[in-house]
Amino acid sequence: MRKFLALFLSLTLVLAFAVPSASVANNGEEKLEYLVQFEGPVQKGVLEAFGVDEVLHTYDLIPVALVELTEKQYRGLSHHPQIKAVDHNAEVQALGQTVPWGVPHVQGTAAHEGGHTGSGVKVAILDTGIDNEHEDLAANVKGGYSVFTDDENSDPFYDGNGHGTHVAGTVAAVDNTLGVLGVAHQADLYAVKVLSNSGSGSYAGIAEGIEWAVKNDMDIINMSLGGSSSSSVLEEMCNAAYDAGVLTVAAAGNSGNRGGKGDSVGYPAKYESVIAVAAVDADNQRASFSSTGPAVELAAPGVDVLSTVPNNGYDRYNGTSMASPHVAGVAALVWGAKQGLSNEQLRQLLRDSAMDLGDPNHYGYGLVQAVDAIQQ
Ligand SMILES: [Ca+2]
Ligand SMILES: [Ca+2]
Repeated sequence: MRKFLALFLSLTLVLAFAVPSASVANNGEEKLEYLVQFEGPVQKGVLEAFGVDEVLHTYDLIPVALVELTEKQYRGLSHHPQIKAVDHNAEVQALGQTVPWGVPHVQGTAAHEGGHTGSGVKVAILDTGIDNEHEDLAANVKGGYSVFTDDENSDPFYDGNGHGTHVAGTVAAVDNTLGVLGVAHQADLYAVKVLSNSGSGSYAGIAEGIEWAVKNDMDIINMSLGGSSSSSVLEEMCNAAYDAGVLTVAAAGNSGNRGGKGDSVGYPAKYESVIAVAAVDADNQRASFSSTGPAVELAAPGVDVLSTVPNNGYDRYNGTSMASPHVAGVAALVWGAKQGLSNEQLRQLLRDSAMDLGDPNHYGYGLVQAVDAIQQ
């Protein structure tokens, strides 16, 4: 059992805070931190003349000193001819919510502006689990199940890997003032742990996870996983889910080559009842790792995808694993907007409204598009 995991991990998003410190001078006056900018080089003598003996920091590239000042010292230095400016070292707020590039790329942002959020649509994430205490996921994680019975893997809300939490964030990270934003930011997430913390699983386990999703009335199943060999049991279970009205989306696989030749789509994506999703970059070029072949059905962002990872973290992953949840998220947006559609009708609509990107063995019907599907 091979997992389609991130090929290249890159930069971690750092949410930095700089909190100003305030202290009290000997005479009881409150002191605040200021950045004192000199006209020429920093002159400690000037600061000392105003009773400022301690410099907290100086910079190499600009003549600036970080110091603590009373209100009186601040006013005095502000008017000194050799000082250009004195700025309060203001608190830097959290960087706020970053919208990952893939969200507007699939018309998620425009769909949100139209009031579409995936609210009420249930998406099962068959993966390594979801950290349901993550600050940017907690509100949307509504349930879960693990196919494992061992202590380490029996909790669907413990994601010792990070893969499932990342996939979940692309589908439905919360719209708030922090972290990232999911494609369908009010969809309900269900953590179905079919991959262990080491990222491996079995066809039997995946089949059990699909069955759980069907029995628990999931609308959409996302499977950012796969293997190179087929399993009749897995195929039957995927077909049963489709017959039960569930839309099933899976990563096409990361077995592509630079030339884009050959048939390398993995299972379960390759089954007729499952939508196989290929990965593109921000220029709509196929990621070189993205599997190719006639089974590719849709394309979605899968390069440098920023999303949630356990312990309130954020990270950028690459893979068709990251592309699949973009399609699951768009499907949630469209289904939320057009609740009367069957899964077959929704699938056909996603195909018909996709942006044609060329070679169907690389991109299928093309780049998934939320608004075009909603308006069609
Ligand atoms: Ca957020
Ligand atoms: Ca398929």
